[in-house]
Amino acid sequence: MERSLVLVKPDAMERGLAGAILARLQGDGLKLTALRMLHMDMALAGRHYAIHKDKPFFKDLVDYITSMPIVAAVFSGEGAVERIRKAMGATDPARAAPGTIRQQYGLDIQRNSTHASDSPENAEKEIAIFFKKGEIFE
Ligand code: FUP
Repeated sequence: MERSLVLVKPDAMERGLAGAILARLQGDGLKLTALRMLHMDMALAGRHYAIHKDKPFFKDLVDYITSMPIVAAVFSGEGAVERIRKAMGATDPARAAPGTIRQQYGLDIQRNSTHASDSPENAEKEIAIFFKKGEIFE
């Protein structure tokens, strides 16, 4: 079964939106198969955002994602990656389609409430950063 890593980011945690975001994805028929709350450190953030390490926004992004505890989850289902990215909407909430999570909750391009894997291959890599095998319940 296809899987995706979802993070509820600090701006959403701060406003008590973790439950609403998880419930929205469950309501879309995706199965919650792993869940944890953690405070990412610089090393973990660097691994998760390694692909962006040369971007001008990298330092701000790492500072932001490490600013408070977040929720990490694995959702499973047929076509999970694409379905979740569709439910979340464009990276920039101002450009996210009506009814999407980022359009509803996102504040700006950095504080966009959620992360979701962008391919099944990256999903498996990202899941391995946050979860051990025995912590995922298919
Ligand atoms: P997405 O896959 O939609 O999460 O977006 P990207 O992988 O392109 O970007 C990862 C994160 O970098 C975004 F969630 C927010 C942050 N970002 C910025 O802070 N500034 C930018 O200009 C672009 C992205």
